[in-house]
Amino acid sequence: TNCILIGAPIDSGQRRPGCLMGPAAYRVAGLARTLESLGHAVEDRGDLAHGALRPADCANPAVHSLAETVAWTEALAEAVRTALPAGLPITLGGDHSLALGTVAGAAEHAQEIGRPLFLLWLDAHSDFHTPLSTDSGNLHGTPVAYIAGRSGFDAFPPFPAPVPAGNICMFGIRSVDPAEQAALQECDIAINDMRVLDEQGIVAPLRAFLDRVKAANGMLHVSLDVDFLDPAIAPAVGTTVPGGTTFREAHLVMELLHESGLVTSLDLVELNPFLDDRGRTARLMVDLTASLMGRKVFDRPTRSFA
Ligand code: DIR
Ligand code: MN
Ligand code: MN
Ligand code: MN
Repeated sequence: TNCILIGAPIDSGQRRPGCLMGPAAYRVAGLARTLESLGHAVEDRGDLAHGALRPADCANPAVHSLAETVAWTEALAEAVRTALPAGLPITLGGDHSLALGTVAGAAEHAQEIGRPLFLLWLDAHSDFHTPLSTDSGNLHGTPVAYIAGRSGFDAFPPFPAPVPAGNICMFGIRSVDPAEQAALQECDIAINDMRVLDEQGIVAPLRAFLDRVKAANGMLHVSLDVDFLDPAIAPAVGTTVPGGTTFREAHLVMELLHESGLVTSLDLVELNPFLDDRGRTARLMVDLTASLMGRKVFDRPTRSFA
């Protein structure tokens, strides 16, 4: 695979500074050489910058950094759309507002080539606010709503081809605000919250989703938020939530994704290196990416997907 690294030093989607050091931390932690050691080609396109800011406003006074987030969205959509024909874009965040752009770019490409886009959201949070419903005003809590085509995103470019709720699947969820919960109850996004993982494990619900992607010949965008992981193993994130996925659960997700062969683009988001403990969170994210890209102890017969 040709892995295309896109640095997205963005921290305007929330209020705690530090995420903008994320791309540098992934490079220091050896992402490129790790991917190369697995036999992949790596093309590091460096860090992206956003273009000129245009005035933007929002009826919700809590929302901050709107113009900057819109500018990042446009730049990232273009970067991912143009990277996809050449390989597998891996966007190095940066806070989760970057997914407003990366998934828009993936959706535009999928539309151009006539394939459906699926979204796997690995996160403690559902990120299903609109700019009008968010209390925090932090736009990193909004990408899934944008991607699903909810209204309230007037300041943003219209989402190219909204992803049907049935093509969206979440894992790791354990923090959902009331407005998000109400909206999620109105649609059929598959929400595998931690309770589902406790009861069923992670394998069965993930395979069920991957089988659907495969059957539809879909493209699959994976958005991995550091807080998907338990804070005990991944402290470098501004919004830790107890009770997250374990080291093995997270690697197992990545290994199954690799075996499926379905992943077409990836976001690594919310790493705040300023909060890290001797680089362990950055290294764990690199190791998870390695599992996603084929690192394993032994080859084993691959279960066929659909
Ligand atoms: C919360 C936290 N739901 C908000 N969101 C996220 O501010 O809207 N934290 N995404 O990572
Ligand atoms: Mn700026
Ligand atoms: Mn998130
Ligand atoms: Mn989160």
